Amino acid sequence: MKPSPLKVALTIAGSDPTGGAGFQADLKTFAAMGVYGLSIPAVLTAQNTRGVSGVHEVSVDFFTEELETLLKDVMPDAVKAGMLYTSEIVEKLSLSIRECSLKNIVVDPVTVSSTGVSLAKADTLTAIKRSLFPLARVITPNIYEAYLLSGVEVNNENEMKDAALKLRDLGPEEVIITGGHLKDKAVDMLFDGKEFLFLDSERLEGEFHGTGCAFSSALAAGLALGYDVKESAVKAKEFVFNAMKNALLLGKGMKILNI
Ligand code: PXL
Repeated sequence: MKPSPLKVALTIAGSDPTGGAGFQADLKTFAAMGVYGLSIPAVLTAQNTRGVSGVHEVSVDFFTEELETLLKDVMPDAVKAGMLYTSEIVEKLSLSIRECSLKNIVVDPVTVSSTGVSLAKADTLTAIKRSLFPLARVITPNIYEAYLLSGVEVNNENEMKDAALKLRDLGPEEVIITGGHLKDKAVDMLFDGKEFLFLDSERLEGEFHGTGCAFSSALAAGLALGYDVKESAVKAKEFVFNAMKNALLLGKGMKILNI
């Protein structure tokens, strides 16, 4: 039997039954980018396009079994960490990343849903900062998450830079702050420790569900394929923009990205 010619990316994230966000969106993104997708549900949500109605934890013991069983057998070329929900799961993931020397770690520090429901417990962000950021190739907070994690409120390009400087001090190789809305453009900013790179696109009207998940998983797919963070970010931004442009009205609530 020949080894797989495909590069492999692993998403460790929450379940979103709509497929607009969560590991379901990540798997579709990996497939669209030509990367084989593995997935470990870290937590379940009950939701539709109008919002999240409930969150159900996966026990840390079962999460450990999911992760260790998979990693005993298959080594991913990149890993995307999304909604992890509890600090115990964050700590277990951190341990496995170190034990298995996992590379190309993309950390999306998910905090709240588009409709304002909490997607992390009180101590989870602290654990992500302490235990996952130092292992990350790149972190992808949105401007609200960047504020929660750095204390810097982001309203303009200079504040985006200030927040990125503070976030990089927490240990990731590179920082991408997403979803800034500056001068009617949708602006993301990449900081690699030396330079600030602003990536902008036309701003599309409407409420979209799952942009953060699609961006971070497309980024992980790019890294799995061997592109650097900058190249992967440019590809990911284009991928999300196209998926937004062709977004679907599946239900009665937010638009779902067409991945
Ligand atoms: O978009 C953040 C997010 C991440 N992961 C899951 C979600 C959501 C938003 O609802 O449901 C599972």
